[in-house]
Amino acid sequence: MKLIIGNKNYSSWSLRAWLAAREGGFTFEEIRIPLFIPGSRERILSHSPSGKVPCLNDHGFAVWDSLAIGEYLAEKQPALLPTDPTARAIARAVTAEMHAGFQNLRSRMPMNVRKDYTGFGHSPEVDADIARIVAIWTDCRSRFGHDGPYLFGRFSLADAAYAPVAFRFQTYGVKPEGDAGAYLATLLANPHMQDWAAAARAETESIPEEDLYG
Ligand SMILES: N[C@@H](CCC(=O)N[C@@H](CS)C(=O)NCC(=O)O)C(=O)O
Repeated sequence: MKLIIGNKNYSSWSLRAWLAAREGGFTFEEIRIPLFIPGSRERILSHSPSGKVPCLNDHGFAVWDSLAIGEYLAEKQPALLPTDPTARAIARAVTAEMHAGFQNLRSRMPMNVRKDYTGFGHSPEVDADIARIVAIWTDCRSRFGHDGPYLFGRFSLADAAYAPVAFRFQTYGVKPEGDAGAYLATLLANPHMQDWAAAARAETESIPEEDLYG
């Protein structure tokens, strides 16, 4: 199995697939392609028909888009989704909401693991996205989180979906209180997240358009 990803500092979609693969216990070769430098597009297209990362290559075929990759991994490793049908449906709903939404947060607070942009990026629209995420985290933890520290107890695709938000909250100094704050600490303490962060800090490339605040 090969997982094609972008820069660990910046590529939030890559982190989602990579973390799901790590948490699912898969053995995979990681192919990291630094984004937006000469040759990157051609290199990505040689693996990924969409021209985007992440892309998973397994048994000679490609699965692209982080949502599809997560579902593919969960078919092989069902523990990546909750077993209870209601919890599983809500896990998919909050994952889809992340995948399709939160445009204000994404554009004003892009993932940038290396930087400290405390206080930057806020607007009424960004703060509304943050409030919705905190509400999702609080609701999932209280309704479904009894068997562990993650949104649905044990780690699931929903946690992979929100993992980049944890790095964003760290970078931009967003500090939720209560259960949402405890969940943020859980994500940031996850050993695979720490591996990813260490690798992001060791990267030498930078994408000026993503370093929004200097
Ligand atoms: N919906 C896609 C989004 C993938 C995406 O936008 N990837 C970015 C990096 S995070 C990318 O490949 N950018 C390179 C490019 O657009 O040339 C997913 O969930 O995988």
